[in-house]
Amino acid sequence: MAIERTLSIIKPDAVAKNVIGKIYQRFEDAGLKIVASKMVHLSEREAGQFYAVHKERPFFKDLVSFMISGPVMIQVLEGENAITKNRDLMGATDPKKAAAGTIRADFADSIDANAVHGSDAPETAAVEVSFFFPGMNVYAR
Ligand code: RTP
Ligand code: MG
Repeated sequence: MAIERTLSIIKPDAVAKNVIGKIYQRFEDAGLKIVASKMVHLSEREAGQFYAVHKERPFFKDLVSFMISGPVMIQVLEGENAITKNRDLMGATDPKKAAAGTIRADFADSIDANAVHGSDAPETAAVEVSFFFPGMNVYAR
C-alpha cells in the first residue's frame, strides 16, 4: 500500500473549542503520523489563495472570513493511504450528514464551521503541502 502525505487543517472553530489534542489523537489512533505542524492566524490573502479553487462559489467569501476568524492548526499527516484515511476520519462536509464517530460529526457545528480541512487527492495534497510548508516533499521518504 502507498505511503502518502496529506495536508490537514484544524479550523478556527475547533481550535477555539480546545480540541486540537482530541483530533490529533484520532489521527494517531488511525496510524497517521504528524510529520510537520504549525499554528497560524491566516491573512485574508493567504486564505483566499489556499481556497482559490472555490473563488467563484457562492460560499467563498464566508469561507475566507471564517478561516481568518482565529488561529488554525496546520499539519502534514503521513501514512498508508493518508489522503483517503484522513477524509474518512473527517466525515462529510456538512456535519449533519457526517457519519457517527467522524471528526465533523463530533466537533463541527455547521457546513461553514466544520472543524477540519483535508486534501482530497494526490494532486491537491502536493499543492497544499507546499503552500504551507515550502520545500517539503509530499512523498514520504
Ligand atoms: P475542505 O476543503 O475544507 O476539506 O472541505 P471539503 O473538501 O469537505 O468541502 P469543499 O467542497 O472543498 O468546500 C470547502 C469548504 O467550503 C465550505 N463550504 N460551504 N455553504 C456551502 O454550501 C459550503 N460548501 C462548502 C465548507 O466549510 C467546506 O469545508
Ligand atoms: Mg475540499
